[in-house]
Amino acid sequence: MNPSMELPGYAHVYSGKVRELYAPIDPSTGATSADQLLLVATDRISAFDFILDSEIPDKGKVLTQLSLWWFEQLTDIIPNHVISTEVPEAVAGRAVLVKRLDMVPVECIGRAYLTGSGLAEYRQSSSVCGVPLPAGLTDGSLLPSPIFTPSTKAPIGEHDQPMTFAEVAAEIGMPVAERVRDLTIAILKRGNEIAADRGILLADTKVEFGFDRSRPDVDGNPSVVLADEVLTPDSSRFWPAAAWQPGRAQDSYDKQFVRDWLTSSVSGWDRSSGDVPPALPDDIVEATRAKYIEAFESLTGQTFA
Ligand code: Q0Z
Repeated sequence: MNPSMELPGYAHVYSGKVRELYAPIDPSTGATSADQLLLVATDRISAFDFILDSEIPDKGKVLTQLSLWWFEQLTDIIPNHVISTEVPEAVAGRAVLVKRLDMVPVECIGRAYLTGSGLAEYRQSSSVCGVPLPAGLTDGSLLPSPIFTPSTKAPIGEHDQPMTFAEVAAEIGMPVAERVRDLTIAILKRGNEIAADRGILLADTKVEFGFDRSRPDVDGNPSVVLADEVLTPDSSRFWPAAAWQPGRAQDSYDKQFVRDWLTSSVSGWDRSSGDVPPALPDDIVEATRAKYIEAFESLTGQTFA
């Protein structure tokens, strides 16, 4: 898919690493909508912090359909931003029309297992984002209970910085900080309850919340709504449960073929060189596409059409 394709009736507003953001144009005034956005998931894929030259056919559709399914599984926990899946034919299945929210300026991350930047922080301080953890944890350890490990929202290309809960509260106020913390943990728990039956572990997840000014809560404050994508392999670490073995880096449910090929001698790529990775061979692209579809089908029980 073209990185930021022309969509008649929509103005392109932002390019993410693998997704695009548009705003509907009011046909009578020509003004871009202040209350709606179109989120488009492309087939782009990242690995080792690079956007690869190769796309994975249908990845954007699979992740969009998976996110929509998760939103439905979470409606008793929190309302979401989805308005409609009636979108231009050119982005059918991969785009969602959503309510434009005032986004909470914090990355809300929940962790059920320890890995990645959380593990690095734990090794330095025995804690993550100010949450003390027991001694003896290793890469992939199940945490005693899921933890909230928020971070700053850094501009693209820069790295998010861990925040303590007190820093989040100072930025957005204690009541909202407590609400997004509790929601993040509840979403991760529900996700793991459902995924466990399907042989998938959700190590961690990043969720985004926004305020809906048009929908005051019981106290008259704007209500908090779940936004963006939720519990997809791009926002979460999915691990095959059968291969889980703390003490080493876990296999990635979706990207393992890509990582294994890129780091194998046959790719000719040196991860430490700083060079951009080469294009993927067709069989790696196809095997990776099959993994995304497998994740969708085993989680939802639906067939990916
Ligand atoms: C999401 C993103 C990208 C997709 C802003 N409901 C909302 N209201 C206001 N803003 C957003 C949302 Cl979801 C929003 N993002 C991240 C970037 C494509 C999503 F390029 N940024």
